[in-house]
Amino acid sequence: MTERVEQILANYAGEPPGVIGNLRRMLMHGALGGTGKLVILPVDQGFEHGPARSFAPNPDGYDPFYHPSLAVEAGCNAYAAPLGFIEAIAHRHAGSLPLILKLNNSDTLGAPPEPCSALTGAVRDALRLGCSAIGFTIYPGSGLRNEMYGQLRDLVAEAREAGLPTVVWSYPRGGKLSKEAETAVDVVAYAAQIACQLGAHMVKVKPPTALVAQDAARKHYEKIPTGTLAERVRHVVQSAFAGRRIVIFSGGEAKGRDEVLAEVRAIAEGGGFGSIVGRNAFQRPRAEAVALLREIIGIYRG
Ligand code: FBP
Repeated sequence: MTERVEQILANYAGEPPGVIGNLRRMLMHGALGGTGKLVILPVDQGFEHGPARSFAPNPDGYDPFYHPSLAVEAGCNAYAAPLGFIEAIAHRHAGSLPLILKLNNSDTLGAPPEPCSALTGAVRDALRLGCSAIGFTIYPGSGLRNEMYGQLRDLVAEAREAGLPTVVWSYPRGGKLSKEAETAVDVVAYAAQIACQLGAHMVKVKPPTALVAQDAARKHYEKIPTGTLAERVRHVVQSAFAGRRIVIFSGGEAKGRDEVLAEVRAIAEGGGFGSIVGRNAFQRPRAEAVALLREIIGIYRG
């Protein structure tokens, strides 16, 4: 236990001990254990984008055992994946590496009018597999968002009763949102707020751009500093209950080392709680991925 971790957990007072214990487990695990910062490896891209787009750049990634062992070697706080990947490796890693079971996923094969993920796992699977949390994606902005919000609300309640915290991937998309608006600072801040209001213990959003997409919010943003990524991260964290909820930022498509590290520096400077880095890790050759994850961890350690 460290003072910083206990300070963060105090924001979750009122949650059952199981939920707090699992949050503590993730915050105390890996090379960042005890710092209050997190670096998580998410590997749901095989489902979300397809196997070749995800794993062809580094074919070791087709193997479900590859990813948790990469997370362990690099010193990540946790590993997140859909049911199939977790099911395949849980007997080896449950209890030694915090696992997050993603309970919904979507593919890119169909063309639904509005984005909405399918339920692909259950709270009882997370318990059976020794996971430390459940994960769930919502698409604020989608015409089907209310359905997803309702599902999340029920799952948060069920998981809480079972002593599991909920990590929410809050990705605005669909409806009237343009591609650019999906990562606009006001929209990302709104997405973080919605996730927290729905009971998320940890929220994952994309790094926000300087665009303000909602006309109704524009005049307020004239007074909110959003010129740099660090300032925008600060605003998103503020929008997540004034920093009382853990907010982490995703890595995005594979890009160069310097770009990844510059983004992470800005997230750290803006008071972000950490990163959830998938493609930028597992699509690189293993040694390079480990080195990059360790550099990211180094930045969060300060
Ligand atoms: P990356 O670091 O690879 O972007 O992973 C983060 C993540 O949230 C994954 O969990 C998820 O598969 C992916 O991004 C979804 O990205 P999108 O829906 O924007 O294609």
